[in-house]
Amino acid sequence: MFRIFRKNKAQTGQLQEEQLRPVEQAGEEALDQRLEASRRQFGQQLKTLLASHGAIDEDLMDDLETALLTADVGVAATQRIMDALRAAVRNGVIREPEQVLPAVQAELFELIEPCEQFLAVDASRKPFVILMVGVNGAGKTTTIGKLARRFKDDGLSVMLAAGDTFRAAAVEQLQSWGERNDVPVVAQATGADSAAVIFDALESARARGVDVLIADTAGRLHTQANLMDELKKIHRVMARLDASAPHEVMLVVDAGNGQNALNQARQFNDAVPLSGITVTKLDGTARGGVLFAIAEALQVPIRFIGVGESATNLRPFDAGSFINAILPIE
Ligand SMILES: Nc1nc2c(ncn2[C@@H]2O[C@H](COP(=O)(O)OP(=O)(O)O)[C@@H](O)[C@H]2O)c(=O)[nH]1
Ligand SMILES: [Mg+2]
Repeated sequence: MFRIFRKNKAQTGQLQEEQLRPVEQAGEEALDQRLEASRRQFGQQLKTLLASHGAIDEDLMDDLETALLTADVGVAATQRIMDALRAAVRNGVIREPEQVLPAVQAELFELIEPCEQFLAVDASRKPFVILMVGVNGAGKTTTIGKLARRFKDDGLSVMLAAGDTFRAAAVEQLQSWGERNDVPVVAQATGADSAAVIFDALESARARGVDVLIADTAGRLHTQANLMDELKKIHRVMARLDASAPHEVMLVVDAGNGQNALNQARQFNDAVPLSGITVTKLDGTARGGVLFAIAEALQVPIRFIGVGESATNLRPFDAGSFINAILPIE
């Protein structure tokens, strides 16, 4: 049984055990396996560390701090967690090393729980437009394919716009996802104007009454100004047809980039206000802790996590399941 420890705000400083979800979701075990590398880096390392200390002292606190930083939790989030833990030790709420792990879990949960906001497709927007942004290789096109599958399974009609016109392979890759999921893809030749492709797609999606349009973009991040110009142009062009579009600007970052993923998230968020983030490749990296760093720095909803290359390996981000997967407490 998974349990999560949550701080009860009414009783300042008290840590209370609380059952997170009455029913384990299907596939929860699988998530566990998918995040194994991060669990080893995170959970196992923390447990080993705490077991090696007989008492709570500065030594233990320093080691814990280092472990969090090593696990890519980032400086700011680590600071916040350590401040809370030190306060709990001072107040006598934490007395034994065994109490530290549940307290860390509670702090991590508090940090990312506000980012758990599922993406809801607003049916009054037809199409509901999702603009995908992120650097090359982050997993944008793959995530679009997975999203297309998910929306179709939910009974929504989907169209894709091949807005990454920079590389021929990008268009082909999107088209092959479209074929596999029986979803139309609007594309032009390589080198075409990205905003024009997206405009065409929006026009066509409106004419056909499509529910969701997902637009791919090129992942160039030469300069901030460059990126800003391109995204502004896409906004401007879309606004001619629908002033409210895009309805979601989703950043895709590769967790394996660690602190660099955090930097990308910051840069993109400065260039264009993000409404959601998807963190990919959590299956192949021990750097899952970067989610906490991103949550602390941006406070933008984390919509999905990518845990594999196939269509079904995209999970809505669930803070409790994520923490239980990387830092389980028996
Ligand atoms: N293991 C794993 N690989 C992924 C995931 N998401 C994307 N990839 C792989 O990452 C590579 C780059 O993805 P792509 O979608 O082309 O990135 P883009 O340049 O941002 O469009 C591809 O080989 C994908 O199969 C994921 O969640 N897990
Ligand atoms: Mg791509």
